[in-house]
Amino acid sequence: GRGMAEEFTPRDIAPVFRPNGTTRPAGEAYAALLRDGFASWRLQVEGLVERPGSFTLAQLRAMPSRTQITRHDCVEGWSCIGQWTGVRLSHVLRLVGAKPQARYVVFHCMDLMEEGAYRVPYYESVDMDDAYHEQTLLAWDLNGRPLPVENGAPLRARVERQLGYKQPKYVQRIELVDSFAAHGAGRGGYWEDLGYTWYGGI
Ligand SMILES: Nc1nc2c(c(=O)[nH]1)N[C@H]1C(S)=C(S)[C@@H](COP(=O)(O)O)O[C@H]1N2
Ligand SMILES: [Mo]
Repeated sequence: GRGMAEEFTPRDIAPVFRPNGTTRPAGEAYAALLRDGFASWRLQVEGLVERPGSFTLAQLRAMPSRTQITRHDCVEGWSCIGQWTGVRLSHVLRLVGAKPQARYVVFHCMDLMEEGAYRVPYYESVDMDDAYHEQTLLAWDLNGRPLPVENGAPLRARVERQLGYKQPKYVQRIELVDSFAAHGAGRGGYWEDLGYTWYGGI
């Protein structure tokens, strides 16, 4: 459906947006990106698209943007209100030309999660209804400032009708697919693979 998530006023913004999950991707690759202010970072957009794209942060920031004040609800039982600014995912999907067979958008993140002896990348996915939703953003600012490292710098998705784990941070690659069965354990996201529901409705 097209229903909108509730939006709030500047008065409602939490002084600190509580971080959760990864708060800084480990490893030299991310450290190097951080040192150069993400100048060498690129967002790759590929898969079931007519024109695969690679965008710098400056190119994304030059795109038409939306600013929204929303409440983030983590499944662990806390909430936080923040103001997000970014480009609508729908805008980027039109730039690359999503093919009609595309059924899901998969977000690939830069952080690895510890799974016993293994380390697996954080990933998430949404259907095209959420992908084209007015409030679904690729966000680069939180509360009017560049996204802090703890909250997903340089770019994170906002999918406002769903729970916190559906808000991937440190996004570096977006892939359009007709099935997510081949990713991770096949359930559409890092936490889904561990048992959370794929549609994390609030
Ligand atoms: N890449 C990545 N994205 C992630 C996570 C993570 O660990 N890594 N944690 C998720 C969870 S469970 C929540 S509640 C939110 C936390 O976002 P925040 O750190 O901005 O509060 O990010 C989500 N997206
Ligand atoms: Mo969460």
